[in-house]
Amino acid sequence: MKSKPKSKPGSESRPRSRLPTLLVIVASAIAGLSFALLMHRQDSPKPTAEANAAPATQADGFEPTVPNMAPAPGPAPEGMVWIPGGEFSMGAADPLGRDANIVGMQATTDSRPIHRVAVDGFWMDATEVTNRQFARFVQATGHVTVAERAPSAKDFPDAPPENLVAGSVVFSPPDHEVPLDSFYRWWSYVRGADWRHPLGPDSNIEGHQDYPVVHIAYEDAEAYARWAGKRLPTEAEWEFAARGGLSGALYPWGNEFLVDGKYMANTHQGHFPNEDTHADAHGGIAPVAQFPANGYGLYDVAGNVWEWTSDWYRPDYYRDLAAAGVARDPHGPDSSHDPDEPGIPKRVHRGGSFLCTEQYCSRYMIGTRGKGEPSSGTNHLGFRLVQDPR
Ligand SMILES: [Ca+2]
Ligand SMILES: [Ca+2]
Repeated sequence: MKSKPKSKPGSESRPRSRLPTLLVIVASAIAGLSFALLMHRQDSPKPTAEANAAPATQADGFEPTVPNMAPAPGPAPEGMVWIPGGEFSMGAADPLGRDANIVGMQATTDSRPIHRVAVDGFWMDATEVTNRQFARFVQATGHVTVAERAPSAKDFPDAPPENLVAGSVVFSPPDHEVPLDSFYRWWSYVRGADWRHPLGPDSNIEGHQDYPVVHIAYEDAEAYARWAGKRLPTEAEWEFAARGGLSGALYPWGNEFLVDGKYMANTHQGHFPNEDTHADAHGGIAPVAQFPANGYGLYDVAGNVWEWTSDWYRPDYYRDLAAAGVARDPHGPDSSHDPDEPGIPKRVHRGGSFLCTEQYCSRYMIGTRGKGEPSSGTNHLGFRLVQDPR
């Protein structure tokens, strides 16, 4: 049974769901929809020589993190770690000492101003939810993900029937350098792509049980959470946890991208999008927990796959919170608004992915934000969950 696109606060009546993705493979008669919502789009990047310079700190505007002192309320649920909560400075400043045109930071005005936030303690999955875990959920519930369902003619009356096919969006890099002005050059809507077939119908997850599950729409993550007795983190919870007790650091581990010459997260090296040099030992997606955990024991909060949070996206939300002094357990704005694509509701994504690079997307920098339309999954988007203490 297919669910209708939900009526979202702030959305307009036009249903959109995964339809934008269909534009990628078909010369569709459907007008007015775009693909940008899938791509955490940046402004046109302008690579500079400074792009590889050691990043400065982003301490400007940050105050120390003050964690709650109460100990964990009991033994950790399987696969989870205790996040103490507390008061912290949230957001991402302009990196001091770096050129204003440094790619990836220029489009982060939505993560300012830096503001004080307080969150309560909670349990959090130490890793991104894996294929093994998601398979258990599907086996127990029979859940069929959004990517496995064909969009219905009822929801998309203008779509030619041949376009209403189940599938999802897959990174499909060109074999040569391309201008970075359009993500259509490296993303494709692939029929039959879903969590069991991450790259399309001829692919599978055999031997990939410990990889993050991907092609997950927001409602898929919510369904898994209901089954598991957990919930998606708020954006504030996610960032508090990802910072691992540090304040104002560029990355979950500190301010230097490499530590003793070693990579600390699965990101993209080489010329984007056509060349991935695997310098961090992982071309494309990696099994979870291949890099050191942060100060709270969380793996891959930076990179590997993007992660859903429960907040609606608005670029001006932090401004509103800052005006309130210390924001207590913020749950996001009541409605979504993205000036890049007005009328398309979006939830906040966090952490960047194996495709993030300083040439194009540097959202592994910990205070920065991503966004995505709730019914749209890709092969670099997953999730992890939290649980309130009982
Ligand atoms: Ca990599
Ligand atoms: Ca991640």
